Amino acid sequence: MITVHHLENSRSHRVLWLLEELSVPYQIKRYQREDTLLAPESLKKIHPLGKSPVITDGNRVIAESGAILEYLQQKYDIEHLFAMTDEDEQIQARYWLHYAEGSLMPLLVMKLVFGQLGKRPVPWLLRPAGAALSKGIQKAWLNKQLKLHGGVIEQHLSQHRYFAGSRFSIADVQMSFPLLALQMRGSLKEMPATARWLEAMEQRAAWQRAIEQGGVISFS
Ligand SMILES: N[C@@H](CCC(=O)N[C@@H](CS)C(=O)NCC(=O)O)C(=O)O
Repeated sequence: MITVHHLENSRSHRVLWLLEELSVPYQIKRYQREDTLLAPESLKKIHPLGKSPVITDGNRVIAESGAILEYLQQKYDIEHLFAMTDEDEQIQARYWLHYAEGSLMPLLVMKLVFGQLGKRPVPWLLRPAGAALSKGIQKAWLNKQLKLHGGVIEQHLSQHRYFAGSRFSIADVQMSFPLLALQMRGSLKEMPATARWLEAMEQRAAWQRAIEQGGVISFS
């Protein structure tokens, strides 16, 4: 039986969602974030990085959401529901699968970190400098990068129903988390095709079952 070591409000939703899409039985072990928002130390007993998601399947411990999604598809998509038959769609799916964590999430994490530079636990004397530095970097670089990336995603989804193209794939599952984060930042107001895609994903029965199992995702 697969165990999903599920941290509340986390990328772990991707894993629950795919398991629900595949109708694979699983159990959930739940972890609450610390006050610092970090995962509890107990998650390090499962995998030394102590990040979520991580699953155990028999003796196997598998971490890193993209790797977990690929593993689940390879091993449990017996009916080939999400296999890509078209080579171009396969290439697209692979691109977005890697892009989500390799390119987009680092920008969103930077946004989160820069947003903290003017606040506790930065010593109060340094907070004005921290806030000014953060504002400067965001204005000069980070916000432009996020706009550029948002434009590329929006362009893609205005031409394709799914990230792979015409078929739902694990790339949609992987891209859902950063796009939820962008939605919660208000960025999807300028990305109507992306907003429509996210709405369609949220309407999938498997998405809703994953939310019932893992809880609502909120970034506030
Ligand atoms: N690239 C990793 C990122 C894992 C990650 O940073 N997960 C966050 C939750 S969304 C986490 O565990 N945060 C708590 C912590 O860093 O202690 C993946 O996609 O699995």
